[in-house]
Amino acid sequence: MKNLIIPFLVFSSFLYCSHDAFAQTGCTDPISCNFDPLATVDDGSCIGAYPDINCDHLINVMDYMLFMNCLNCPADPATASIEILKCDFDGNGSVGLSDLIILISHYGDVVIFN
Ligand SMILES: [Ca+2]
Ligand SMILES: [Ca+2]
Repeated sequence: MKNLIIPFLVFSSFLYCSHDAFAQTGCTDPISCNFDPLATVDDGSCIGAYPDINCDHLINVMDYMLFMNCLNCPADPATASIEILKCDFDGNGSVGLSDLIILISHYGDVVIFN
């Protein structure tokens, strides 16, 4: 029995120390188009709030229509839905004219993300 204790302790410490080896890296921000629901560690790859609201890689009339559903809504991260938070492009806590200007300035852009 004594001979099994040391290998067990060595193996247990290996598992404890290497728990990060099982962590999956990726974007952990749910408002980002490249959000990875399986990621447990953010790798800094999130593209943030961007006018491609429906994440189809194009900024067009579909994003504009989704944006109009959010216009004049408060975008408090504690209470707002993901859909509304995605419309707060400037991150000022509300969806308004400044966000609309950002959307218009990117209208027609092709968005590349993984
Ligand atoms: Ca889009
Ligand atoms: Ca805003």
